[in-house]
Amino acid sequence: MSRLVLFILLVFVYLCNSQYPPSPFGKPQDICPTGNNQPYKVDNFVGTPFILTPFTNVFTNPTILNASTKTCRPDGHCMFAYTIDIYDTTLRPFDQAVAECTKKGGTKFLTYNGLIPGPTLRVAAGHESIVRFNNKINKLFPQSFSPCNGSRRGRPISVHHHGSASIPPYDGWAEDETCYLETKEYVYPNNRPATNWYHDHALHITADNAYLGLAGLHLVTSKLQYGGCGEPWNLEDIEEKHLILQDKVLDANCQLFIDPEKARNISLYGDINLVSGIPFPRMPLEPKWYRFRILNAAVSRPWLLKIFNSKYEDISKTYCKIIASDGGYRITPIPFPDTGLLVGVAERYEFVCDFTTFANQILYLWNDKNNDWMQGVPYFCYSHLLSKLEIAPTTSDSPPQFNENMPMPIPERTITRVLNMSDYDTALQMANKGKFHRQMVFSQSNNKWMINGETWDSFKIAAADVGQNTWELWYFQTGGGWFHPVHVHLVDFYMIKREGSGGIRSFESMAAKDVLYLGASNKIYVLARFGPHKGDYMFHCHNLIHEDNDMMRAYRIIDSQNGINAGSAQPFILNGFAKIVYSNWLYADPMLNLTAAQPTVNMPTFNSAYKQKMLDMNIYRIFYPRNETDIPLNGFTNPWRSTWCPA
Ligand SMILES: *[C@@H]1O[C@H](CO)[C@@H](O)[C@H](O)[C@H]1NC(C)=O
Ligand SMILES: *[C@@H]1O[C@H](CO)[C@@H](O)[C@H](O)[C@H]1NC(C)=O
Ligand SMILES: *[C@@H]1O[C@H](CO)[C@@H](O)[C@H](O)[C@H]1NC(C)=O
Ligand SMILES: *[C@@H]1O[C@H](CO)[C@@H](O)[C@H](O)[C@H]1NC(C)=O
Ligand SMILES: *[C@@H]1O[C@H](CO)[C@@H](O)[C@H](O)[C@H]1NC(C)=O
Ligand SMILES: *[C@@H]1O[C@H](CO)[C@@H](O)[C@H](O)[C@H]1NC(C)=O
Ligand SMILES: [Cu+2]
Repeated sequence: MSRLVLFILLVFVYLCNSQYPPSPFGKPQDICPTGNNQPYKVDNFVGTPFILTPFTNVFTNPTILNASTKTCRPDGHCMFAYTIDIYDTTLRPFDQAVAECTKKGGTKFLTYNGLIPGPTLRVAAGHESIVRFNNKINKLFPQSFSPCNGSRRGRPISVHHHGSASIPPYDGWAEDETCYLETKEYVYPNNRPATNWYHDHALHITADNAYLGLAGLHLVTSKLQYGGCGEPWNLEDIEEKHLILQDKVLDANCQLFIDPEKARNISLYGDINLVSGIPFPRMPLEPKWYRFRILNAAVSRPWLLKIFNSKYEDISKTYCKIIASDGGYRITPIPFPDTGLLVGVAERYEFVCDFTTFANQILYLWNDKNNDWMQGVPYFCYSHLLSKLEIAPTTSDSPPQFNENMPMPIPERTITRVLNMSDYDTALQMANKGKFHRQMVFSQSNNKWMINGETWDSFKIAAADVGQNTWELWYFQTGGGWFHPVHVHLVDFYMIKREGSGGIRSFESMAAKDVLYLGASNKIYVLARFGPHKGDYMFHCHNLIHEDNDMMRAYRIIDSQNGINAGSAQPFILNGFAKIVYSNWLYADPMLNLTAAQPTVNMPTFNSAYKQKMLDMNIYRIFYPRNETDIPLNGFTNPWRSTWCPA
């Protein structure tokens, strides 16, 4: 070994051990880059061949994209309009953290409006949004994929608004794709406040499209200042930080590297942690309360979050509270767990922290994940570092205080209106007896990922007779070795019971979820009220490599009124909700031609008359009835009706 290499090695042993909090796992010198710009590997996963310097960039929230227009009804319910161009471009987010990248020509990305992550859409709960996505990808990623390989051209995209109860044609069905020079318009209900996000969902290339940049936040907010009906717990003026967690790996040209393990259809992990597109950022904060919205938008990696002080003591369990999950606010906040907040791919959590007593201190947003109960997740040199929180000496005079004793002004927890405690208890009793309505087994065979032994490509629907507005208990299971973050589209659900991994975790319990962390050998009972929309929806593993290699299937919501499933093995659980008539059959088909992508030049002009027409169609009238007779209720109360305030 040359003296120079030895010197550099020693420098890096020093850096790993002292300048930054050391990894508590393994020997850092074994897994840090050697500094000779050679690739290195951890558990067979390839790392970036360059020296990384954490905490050089300053954190900022992703850019907010303001609506271009607002169109309102006389009763104050509005529709906000947006246009987003999807195109490929070169950006330089790594120059500071990866000095070698300054010598290269920039990193190629797929972007929404030229940004990674995509701009944040922020819509007040109770108001719709209409978004036109224009596919303009043609320079850096010119490859064609079916169905854009004939008269239609280019790299297909499909947009899923994750967390939204969208009707099927607007849900980002994997085969409902938009080709180059085409546009697809999506209409979203935003019927309850939550940290939603939007990301690509194109068939078999979702992992690449999302990894290369196609993901962003779509916040549905209750803040009065943005037209919501008011936040609970004095959150209105507590500063928000929007943290999108991702990991990337670079090749020798500073391009996003598609790891060979990905080519083996297993997983994709990186050694560069991005927080909202910024590698290992510093975050200047004040000694006051903050609200953190967390989204795991990685391809495969789960994170186990804690906040450490500079002595590596966990302060989060004392100073932070979890206030929301995938589907929005919890009923009551809970303490940050001692064992850390586990955030699997696609999960969202919100927590608040009181940094009032931390003036002048350094804190770390820390990934405490190790290799326990997971298959081959590589723990690179800096995998434990996410962000360095630099608390200033002082703050403005009287910053707002989180107050969990203040009531929730508007009951916006939709899930508690459609699944009450008696539903929950009934489901729990069933689970305790080992009973369920449907079973979904996640497994692997010959590098194909399957659900109940079938893949997406087998064109068999996994559950073809789910009754509109009825509830079902689904039993998810997987064998040893692999873990799967499972996403069921359309619904917010409750995780009722987990066998394995110590049961349901505090932050999963009684929380509205749309992703369940199916740990290795786990068996999980999930209670969902299906509906209110009819039609076909996907459910899948959200490890995007597993999803693309076909751990994805469909379920179909049918009319529960007319006994279509009389011969089904799963009789509907009929109750008053089944009497609510919401006939949206036209929109049951996710491939509906009426709403499919078309050449951009053929799109109707996006003017005020057009937007008024789309608002007047009121496709989400289940949430936004114009009057009491808009939806035939047959004497029942419409639990889906959303509250809105003038925006
Ligand atoms: C969006 O609107 C807000 C006011 O609500 C304004 O402060 C901000 O500058 C606008 N952003 C852009 C990019 O125009
Ligand atoms: C497009 O690709 C699909 C799938 O590979 C293939 O079946 C089809 O024939 C291709 N179409 C054209 C026009 O090349
Ligand atoms: C990965 O999946 C693709 C598509 O499903 C398949 O063509 C390929 O053979 C798989 N690779 C391996 C190594 O199994
Ligand atoms: C709970 O909701 C069900 C409908 O799923 C309804 O039949 C029942 O009366 C409700 N129970 C309570 C206690 O509100
Ligand atoms: C679908 O719509 C396109 C126009 O967007 C039209 O050319 C095509 O004929 C339609 N297909 C069907 C099956 O209706
Ligand atoms: C209720 O709204 C529907 C849809 O706009 C309309 O057709 C109907 O006339 C309204 N009924 C009343 C009583 O206003
Ligand atoms: Cu999986």
